[in-house]
Amino acid sequence: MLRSAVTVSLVPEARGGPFVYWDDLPAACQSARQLGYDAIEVFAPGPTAISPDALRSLLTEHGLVLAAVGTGAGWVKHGYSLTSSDRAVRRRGCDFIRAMIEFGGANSAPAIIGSMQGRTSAEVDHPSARQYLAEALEELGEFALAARVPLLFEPLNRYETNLINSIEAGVKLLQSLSTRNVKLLADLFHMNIEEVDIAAALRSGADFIGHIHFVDSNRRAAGLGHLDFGPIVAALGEIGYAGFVSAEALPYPDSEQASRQTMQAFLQVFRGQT
Ligand code: LER
Ligand code: MN
Repeated sequence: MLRSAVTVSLVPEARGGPFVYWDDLPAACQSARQLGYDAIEVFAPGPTAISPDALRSLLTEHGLVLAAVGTGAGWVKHGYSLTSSDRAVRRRGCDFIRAMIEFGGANSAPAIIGSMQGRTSAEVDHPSARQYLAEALEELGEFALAARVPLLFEPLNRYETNLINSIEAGVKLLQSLSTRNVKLLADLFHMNIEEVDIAAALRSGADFIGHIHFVDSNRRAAGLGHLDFGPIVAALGEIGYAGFVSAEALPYPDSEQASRQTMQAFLQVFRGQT
C-alpha cells in the first residue's frame, strides 16, 4: 500500500526551497510521527551529515522509515553537475551521488537525482549533455543495485533544467539505458507546469514511476493550490503505485501547518477519510 512521507532539509544553502521541515531532524521526526506519517525524506548536505546508525536509531525511536535522500546539495553547496563541461566536475558529482546512495542504502532508501542533472550551456550542447547524463545514470543505477536500492531520477520544470522536463522524456531516457534500476520521481509541482494532463502522464509512466512528490500547483501543501487530486489518485491506483507519496512543499505558512495540511489532504484523497 502507498505510504506517506514528509521532507526535512538540513541544508542552509537551500533555504527558501520546498521542504516542509528544516534544520532539526529529531524535532522533525517527532512532529512527523505525531501527525501520522510513515516516513521522512531527507535533504542532507552530504553523506556524513548524520551516521546511518544514528539515523536508524532516530527513525526507530519514532516509528518512521527513510523514504528517500536528496542529492541536490551536490549542486547547491558544491556546484557539481552530471552534465558539466568539465570531466572532473562530472566525476565529483558522480562520486558525491555514489556516497549518497550508500548513505540512503544503509537505511534501505533510494537517492534522488534532481538538480544534479544540470542543464545545457554555451559549453555543453544538448546531445553531449544527454550523453553525459546517460553515462552517469548507467554507472549510478548499477551502483545503487549493488546497494539494493533503486535510483530515482526526477524530471524538473523548464525553469530548473532544459534536459528532462516531462514523464515522457524521462521514460525515453530510461528506456535508452541498459540499467533497469533507475526509476522516475513524479513531482506534481513540476508536472503541473509541464504536462498536458497529469493523470495521463502518470498512467503513461506506469512501469517507471518509483516515487511521488506530493504538493499543490503553487508548491504549497496539497489542498492549498488548485490541483485536482481526484484524477491523480485514480491514475496512481490504476497503475498500482505502492511507493511513497512524499510532501515536498514550501513550509507555508509554517512547517507544522504545512505538514498537518498535507496529512489532512493525504488522508482525504488516498484514504478516503472526510
Ligand atoms: C527541485 O525542484 C525538486 O523538485 C527536488 O525534488 C529535486 O532536487
Ligand atoms: Mn521534487
